[in-house]
Amino acid sequence: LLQGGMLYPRESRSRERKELDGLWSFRADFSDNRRQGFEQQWYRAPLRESGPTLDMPVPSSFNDVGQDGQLRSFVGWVWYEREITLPQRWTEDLGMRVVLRIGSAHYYAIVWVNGVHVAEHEGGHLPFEADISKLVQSGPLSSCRITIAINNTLSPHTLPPGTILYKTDPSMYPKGYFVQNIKFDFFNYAGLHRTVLLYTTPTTYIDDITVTTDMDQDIGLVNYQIVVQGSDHFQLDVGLLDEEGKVVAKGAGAQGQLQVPNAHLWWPYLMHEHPAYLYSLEVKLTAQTAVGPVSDFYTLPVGIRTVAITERQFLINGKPFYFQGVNKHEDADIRGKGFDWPLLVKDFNLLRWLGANSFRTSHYPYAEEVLQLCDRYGIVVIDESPGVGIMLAESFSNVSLQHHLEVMEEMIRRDKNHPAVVMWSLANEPASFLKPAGYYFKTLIAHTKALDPSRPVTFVTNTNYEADLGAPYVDVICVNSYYSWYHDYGHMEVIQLQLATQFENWYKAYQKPMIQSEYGAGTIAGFHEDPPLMFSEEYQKGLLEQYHVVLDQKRKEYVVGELIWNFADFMTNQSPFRMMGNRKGIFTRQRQPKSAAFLLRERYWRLANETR
Ligand code: BDP
Repeated sequence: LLQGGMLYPRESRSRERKELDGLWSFRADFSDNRRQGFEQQWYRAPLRESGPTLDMPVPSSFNDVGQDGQLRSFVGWVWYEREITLPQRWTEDLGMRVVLRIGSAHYYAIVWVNGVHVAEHEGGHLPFEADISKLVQSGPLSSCRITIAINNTLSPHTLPPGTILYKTDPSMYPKGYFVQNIKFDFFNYAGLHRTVLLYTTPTTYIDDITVTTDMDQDIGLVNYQIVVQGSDHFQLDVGLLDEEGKVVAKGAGAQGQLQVPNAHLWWPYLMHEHPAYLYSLEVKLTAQTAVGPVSDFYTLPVGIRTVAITERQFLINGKPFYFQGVNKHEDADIRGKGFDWPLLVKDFNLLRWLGANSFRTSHYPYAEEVLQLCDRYGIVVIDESPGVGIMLAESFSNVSLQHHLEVMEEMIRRDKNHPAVVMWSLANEPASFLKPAGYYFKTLIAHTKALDPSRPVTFVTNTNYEADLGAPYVDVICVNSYYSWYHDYGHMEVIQLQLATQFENWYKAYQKPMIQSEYGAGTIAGFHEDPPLMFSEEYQKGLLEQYHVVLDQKRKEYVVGELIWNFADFMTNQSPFRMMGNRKGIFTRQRQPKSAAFLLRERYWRLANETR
């Protein structure tokens, strides 16, 4: 199991933070073996001394900010560097711990501080940290040089998986020609996608907090567990504050249960007049250490809610919840997968305009700031791992499984305390009909449940119900289907029949609640054809309407949700099947509505009013 916690860096009386967003120096290693940076040790001296560098914004993907086609499709190591000046007390106060945190570096990253190796991390969608106190406190220097080498090469064992294909026929391909082959349908953007920051804690500090909640009549139960590092002799005091700042419960010690009479529950919005109620868990640590008494403070938002499933229902706080939502991507013009506040706020405003109460983080864990807004707005999340495109037999091997188990550990460590997260999704459309898939998903699901017994677990399938070897182990059956899109092109009259058959077959086989986790149609905004033709706005609307007829029948039985594919158009690899990316958005990539968005808006608000 993982060492250490991954609490979101928050300022407090004992903690400071310094964001390192902005322009970094950047250099892609275009050498044949892509290893010149290591051979010449680019981390030893300022990067600009190694050769020409570019200005690169962070956070952002590096691919789309330049005018260089080769950089856009670059595969291999790129180098980022930033020099910063630290406040004097950070470098002089030996009771202070200075931590470097990288929100996301896609895909493999190596980090040096002042030329000293401090961290390595695999996986592009989860944060990692390095304690750099010793380095910055070792001498009279107040500046510090952070170098991050990032490799976006995917292998059958990475998540998501990929392969490199070398083309060696000299009559057809220039020397050194290769392509990265991927089995997932979005562009493999790379770089420093999320905030890079430094934060401080005392050397004896609150390392991790785990909160689960429950209800006993109208008493809210908040179970907490706190991990402290740096000393064995400490005292912990916790207080739970309501939204007015009033202390409603108190406790002491590293674990315990707080009881909140007449608790305000965390409700999804649309389900309650006061949704998304958040308490604050204030944790205070006091310790006697060699350098004297130390205090550390950390405040965690807490939503009191329960999640449960029956054979036909998904229950939040004991009430049936229907996922009327979307699938998203972290994707936009220019910044690619780079985190962007205006984009984030726009997307949430669109979700609420639409009446969407939920989304799936297809196909990887999103930035923590996204989940924080979901907590605050009452938007329910199916939190998906980067297990997308698991199709090769090799990707079901023990090496791959081991990595996937670790990714779940990292993901749950990061996201476990979000009330908005109600289910884990382990994968999207894996080849779950392959023999080893049974053992793979059985093991992965058992591990996930052991790490977090409080949430249901699923993976999203497009395998036939009789052939799926992973489905026996999931709590909710999530099925993607593209009737009259990838089959029976142009024939919307097959949808009702095929969709009803899909639901009935699955339900008969498993008696588990079901979610239509994807459906949709490619649509170029502004293309109109009546009678509807594929790629016109009318076709997208027509297809949705056919799905909705069946969803309206089955949601009265055991279907507990529908998530449109996709919230917005997004970038993919170039292919004759994709026209400047995937066009199944109900919004364009620039977040303007297609006709289908209005259709869905009417539907979602109607459903909301029905269930209120
Ligand atoms: C599904 C995938 C999704 C694709 C979508 C599509 O889960 O990632 O983008 O189909 O083809 O198979 O549009």
